[in-house]
Amino acid sequence: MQNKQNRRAFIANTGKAAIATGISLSVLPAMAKSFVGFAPNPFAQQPLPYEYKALEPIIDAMTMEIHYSKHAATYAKNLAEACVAEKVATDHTAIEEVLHNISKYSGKMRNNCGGHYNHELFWQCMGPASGAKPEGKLAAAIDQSFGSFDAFKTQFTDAGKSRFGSGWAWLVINADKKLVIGSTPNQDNPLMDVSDLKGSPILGLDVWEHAYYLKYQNKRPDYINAWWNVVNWRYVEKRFESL
Ligand code: MN3
Repeated sequence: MQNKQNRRAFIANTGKAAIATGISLSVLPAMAKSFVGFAPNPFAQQPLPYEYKALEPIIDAMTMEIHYSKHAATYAKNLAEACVAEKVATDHTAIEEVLHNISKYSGKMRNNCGGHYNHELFWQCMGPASGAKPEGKLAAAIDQSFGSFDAFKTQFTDAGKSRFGSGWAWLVINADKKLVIGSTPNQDNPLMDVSDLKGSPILGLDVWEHAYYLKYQNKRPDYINAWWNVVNWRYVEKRFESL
């Protein structure tokens, strides 16, 4: 445990040092996956893989700070409580297994296990503005599934825009190994047995108002259109290729 903590602290400090010393921010998205790999507990909130201001002007620093340190932190705290109450052994249980069987747990577990998992994925799916596009196998799969990258973006954007109330838009790989776009309400996600949309999520977009209201107010479509500029396609590609 001590080694893991030291390792994690080293990685976190390396990230801060990289920012402080002006090392190209483009290396940071590549480091992001490391936080997941070394996470001592996937049920706990991990360090944000960039500074609150790193996604400006697309996502303003105050929105990032409130989103990460208040909203997402609360999901993690409530998830920890639910795990104790419902006897989930977080040291040797895959969080995906809880999500796959979420109908067997409480509403508190559903809301907060989903909320925690979704946000941890969301932070990794973003990085300092790059305007990049998917490459390699993922780019080919997107072209094959949706016709073109632009057609994919339009369909995904529509999924986010048309989700009534609060929820998430997703790009998932389904059981037939096909790429599918869809959305889920509240903090549900496509890993849950209760979800209409099913599959392994490789890209997720938070369309709750708390994700964009300070800067975009009621204009969710403007937020989604801008968000494409901070998608960390290198991370999404790794996720796609790992499944
Ligand atoms: Mn959120």
